[in-house]
Amino acid sequence: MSPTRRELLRMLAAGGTSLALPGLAGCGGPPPRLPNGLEPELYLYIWSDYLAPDTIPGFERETGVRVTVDTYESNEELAAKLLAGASGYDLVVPSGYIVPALVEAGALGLLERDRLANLGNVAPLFRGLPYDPAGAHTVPWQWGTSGIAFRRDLVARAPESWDLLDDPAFHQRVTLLDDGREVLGAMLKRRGRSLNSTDPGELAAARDDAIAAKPHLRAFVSAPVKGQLAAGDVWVAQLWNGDAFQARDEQPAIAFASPREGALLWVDFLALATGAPHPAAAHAFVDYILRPEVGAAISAATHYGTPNDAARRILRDAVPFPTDAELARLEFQRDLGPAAALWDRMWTEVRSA
Ligand code: SPD
Repeated sequence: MSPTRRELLRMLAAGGTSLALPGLAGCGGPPPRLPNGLEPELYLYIWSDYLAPDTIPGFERETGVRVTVDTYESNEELAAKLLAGASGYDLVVPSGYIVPALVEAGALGLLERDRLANLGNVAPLFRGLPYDPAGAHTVPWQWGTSGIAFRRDLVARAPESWDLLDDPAFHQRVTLLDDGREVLGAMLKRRGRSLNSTDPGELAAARDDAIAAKPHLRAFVSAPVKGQLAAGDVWVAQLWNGDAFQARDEQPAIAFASPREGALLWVDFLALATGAPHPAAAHAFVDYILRPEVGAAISAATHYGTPNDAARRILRDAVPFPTDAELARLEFQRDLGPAAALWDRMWTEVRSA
């Protein structure tokens, strides 16, 4: 279950403002260094399927740093791990909307921007975003949209609207993301509301719509739905664009549609965890992913948009930055502030109904 902002703060307060890290427990003195001045290890906690095959091996070959990668499927899973303390992670990849809550809770450390020679590669569109306007804690990792993945060969017509949830043709063959911001956001858009609404009445209606859809759903599931789409067990799935295109690499009949009610636009960020045990290696990794060829390889593998202008220029099939017309149809996910608690309650009610 996702922690509310109040709970995040309370959990952190209970543990103090610096997280207790297992790698440091009981050891006196600074961690050992490689001849290049970097610590020999780095711990990265990131969404699944979000790296190119050579991203980590390339960094390890070049620096001698051994990288451990653990994966998660939601921002809530990440927040729970960070705020329980003793995470031991150096770098994490939260979505923009949760960055302010993590910063407020003291879970993200300050990046030393003068150690990041490649920062200038970040496209202007992705600088100064409201989640972390000065880029004090984060650099943008990838951006994307949320919409509808489907099997062209198994459905009679392409689903274009969240009204698909009422269509008996899709019953038990449709899934929604296991993510309250995504599901309630889609239900809000379906009613012509903002996917960042904090209006209790609008949220209650979105909750009721999601509960009404539940008997027709196969599951609430996130990244693992790619395999179910490829296998043909699921025909229609709420999914992120890049993950849908990754699934298409395996099964060419998989397509992706942006719902006509409007869709969610999001940016995920690479961020330094508070008390990162290997800060020099972490900064070296951040600067490494900001290189054009490294950023381009990540987007080529994940099929998400790169926020890196230099990377975009060398990509053969770069996801184009959204045009003004597209931006008008898309809505950025925003920090909900104190209303996060209400969203959390609504989502809990959907899951337990
Ligand atoms: N496989 C990587 C998926 C990343 C999705 N992050 C965005 C979530 C926005 N709610």
